[in-house]
Amino acid sequence: MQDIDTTKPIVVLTGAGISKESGLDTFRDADGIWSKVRIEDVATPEAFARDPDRVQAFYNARRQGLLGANVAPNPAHKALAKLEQHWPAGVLLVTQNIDDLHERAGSRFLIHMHGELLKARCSACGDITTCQGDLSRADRCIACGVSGQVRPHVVWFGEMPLEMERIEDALMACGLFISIGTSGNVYPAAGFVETVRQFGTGHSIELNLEPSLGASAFDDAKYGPASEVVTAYVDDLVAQL
Ligand code: BJW
Repeated sequence: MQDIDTTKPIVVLTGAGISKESGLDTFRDADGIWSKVRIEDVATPEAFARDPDRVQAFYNARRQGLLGANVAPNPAHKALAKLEQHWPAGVLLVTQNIDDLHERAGSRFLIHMHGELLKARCSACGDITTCQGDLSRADRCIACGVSGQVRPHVVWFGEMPLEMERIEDALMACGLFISIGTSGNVYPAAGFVETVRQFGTGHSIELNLEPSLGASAFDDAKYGPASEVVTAYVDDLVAQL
C-alpha cells in the first residue's frame, strides 16, 4: 500500500454498493431499483407534484424495508466507523445513501448528501422531523400546520445535494479520498475525484465490486465485495499509524 499522509484528514464517499450486503438494493445493477421503477416516476420533484401517492408509496416501502429485522450494518460500515475512531487527522464520511447503516455502525462525522429516509421535510416551511412510519398526502406539518406538503427528506434529480460547500472544502484539504460502492453515474458525487485531482493534493482510491464509470480518474483501485475490500483496506491504513 502507498504511504498516506497521516497528518491530513480522509474523505470517504459511499454509495449503494456498501449497503448491498446488508440487504438493500443498489440502483443500477441488473436487479437494482431502477430496473423495477422509472426515475421519472418516483425520484424527481415533478413526479411528486404529479402523483404524490405513488412517490410516497415508493419511499414508504423502502423505509419499512430499512427498518426490517434482516437489515443491519455489514463489516464495511463497521470498518469505516473504526477508521473514524483511529485516524488522527479525522475522517469525513459523505454518503449518497439515504439509509442509516453508517450511524448504526458507529460513524459520527457524516453527511447524507442525498438526504435521509428516516426523516421527513415540509416543503412549505422546511421543517425536518424524524420519521419511522408511512407518509401520506394527508399529513400536516407539526411546525407550520400546512397539510399535503410533507415529503421524504431526500434529494431528487434536479435538486441541490446537501452541504456541498462543506464537502468541497473537505475534498480540497484531504490527504486521501476513498470512493466505495458507487457507479459514478450521478453528479456531483461522480465528480469528487476530479475535484481532488484538480484542486487538492490527496491520493484517491476506488473500492468497488467492479470499475465505475470514473475509474480511470483514481490513483488506485481494489475490486471485490465491500465487506472484504473495505475491511482489508482500513486494516492496512490503521496499521500504518
Ligand atoms: C458493490 C457491491 C458490493 C454492488 N460491494 N460494491 C448531465 C451531465 C451531468 C450531470 C447531469 C446531467 N443531467 C443532469 C445532471 C445532474 C444529475 C445527474 O447526475 N444526472 C445523471 C443521471 C446524468 N444530478 C442531479 O440532479 C443532482 N443534483 C444536482 O446536480 O444539482 C445541481 C448542482 C449544481 C452544482 C453543484 C452541485 C449540484 C441530484 C442527484 C440526486 C440523486 N438522487 C438519487 C435518489 C435519492 C433518494 C433515493 O435513494 O431514492 O440518489 S438517484 C440514486 O443514484 C441515489 C443514489 O444516491 C445515486 C447514486 O447511486 P449509486 O450509489 O452510485 O448506486 P448505483 O446503483 O448506481 O451503483 C452501485 C455500485 O455498487 C455499482 O458500481 C456496483 O458495482 C457496486 N456494488 N454490490 C461493493 N457488495
